[in-house]
Amino acid sequence: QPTAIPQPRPMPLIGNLPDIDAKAPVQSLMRLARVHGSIFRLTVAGTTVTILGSQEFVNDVCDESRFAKKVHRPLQVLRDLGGDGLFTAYNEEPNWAKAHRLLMPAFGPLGIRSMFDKMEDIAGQMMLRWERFGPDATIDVADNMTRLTLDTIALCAFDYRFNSFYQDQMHPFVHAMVGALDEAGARARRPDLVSKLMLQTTRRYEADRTLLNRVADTLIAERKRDPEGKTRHDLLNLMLEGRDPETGEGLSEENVRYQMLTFLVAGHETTSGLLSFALYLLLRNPEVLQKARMQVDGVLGDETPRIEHLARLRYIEQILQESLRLWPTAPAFAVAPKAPTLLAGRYPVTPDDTLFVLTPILHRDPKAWGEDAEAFRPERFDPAVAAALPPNAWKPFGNGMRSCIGRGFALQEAHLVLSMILQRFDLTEADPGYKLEVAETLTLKPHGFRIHARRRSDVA
Ligand code: MNH
Repeated sequence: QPTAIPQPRPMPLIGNLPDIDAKAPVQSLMRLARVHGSIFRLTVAGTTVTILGSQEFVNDVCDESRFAKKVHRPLQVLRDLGGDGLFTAYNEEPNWAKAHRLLMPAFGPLGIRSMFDKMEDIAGQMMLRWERFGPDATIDVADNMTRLTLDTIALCAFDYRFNSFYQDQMHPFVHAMVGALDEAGARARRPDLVSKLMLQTTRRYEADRTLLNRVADTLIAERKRDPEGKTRHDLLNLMLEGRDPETGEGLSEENVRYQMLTFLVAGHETTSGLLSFALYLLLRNPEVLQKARMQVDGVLGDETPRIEHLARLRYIEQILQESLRLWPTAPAFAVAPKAPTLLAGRYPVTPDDTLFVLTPILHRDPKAWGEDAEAFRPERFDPAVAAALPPNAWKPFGNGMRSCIGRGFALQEAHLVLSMILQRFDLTEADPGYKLEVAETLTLKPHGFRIHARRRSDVA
């Protein structure tokens, strides 16, 4: 018995626009879900989207025989930067499958193990800075984590150093990237004609994109000139020299540039948000912090972390999983059915639909997570406990074929960095009255969260 998907009554011309705060769309949707339930439609700027936020509905659309990733409007605009790179490619674009096959091994367990020392190099720079500035310095968490993750992805992927911990101002690349992402987001909400008329804005957008492309092209050119270039084991070399095992073809230089911008964009804000939320949640849950530190002390003592340690720091990994549950930093992904079908056996949907999986809502579904779903409790991810979760209740990295290629990379980096921070520092909040403010760009982060870090040996 097909049922219509509920929709809050749209207003003439503007549809459901008043329900959505343009600066915080995800948090608006979280509020709307509390009123309208875990499936509802919204019409904004002439397009209708369906929001899904319960395990039952998400589980159904994770069936890859019937549903596939949808490159929805914001991703279409992002193609200005990412082109047919992995994140913004259409499912049927040949360069998606080609790059996926060529790059998968580098992001697999062996590939990311080989990046461990570079991750530790950058993490060490941040620790040293915190130590040198001392316990009275105020650390803006999201800012520090962004420097860290940007430097890490650039060093691991391209053997390039942004050296963000050695300057006050971030690299011009960062400003161009923030500017371009901002405008791409605005364009997704604006009619094309209006964007065309905004000459000043368009000029700045073009300038930002030119700078981004120039940085990528310079790195490619330098690598090609570098006599030792071919012996470097990084992603750039793989992309320039590697061949797709199936077709025997390499990637074009244009496609390599798209992948580079994609890794920089997809690979740093998300991980930096994860580390920032994890620190916030730890400071607000002292018993979890205490337990985490006991594990770190037991496993690491005062040794420098090595890759073998990470497997024994399970609770730290659970903290990251639980942080991604409450605040999944890439908070949505979109799918569409391949042919008309009934969602969850009752809601008719067609390939023209855009079905949004809103993970912050899914991850708070009480049917899947229990009545204490709002509580930060890493014990949920004890392997024995997590085994009892229903399928597809935790989707911070998307689904299936088009899920995150950088998952192992991000988790290894965050695991290492969080362990090192706990090993070395006592943390306190700098503004005791701080109330969580979640800033939204493409990703989520705790805005204005600041801490003090005191070296632990100083107290002992
Ligand atoms: Mn990542 C896809 C979340 C870290 C590179 N990533 C996705 C998707 C989600 C996601 C969700 C699916 C998007 C969609 O269906 O439209 N990613 C994350 C999170 C983190 C993250 C929460 C960190 C935490 N991602 C990284 C890192 C890299 C990266 C690090 C690169 C080094 N992600 C990608 C790429 C894709 C992707 C590339 C697209 C994969 C594909 O479609 O083939």
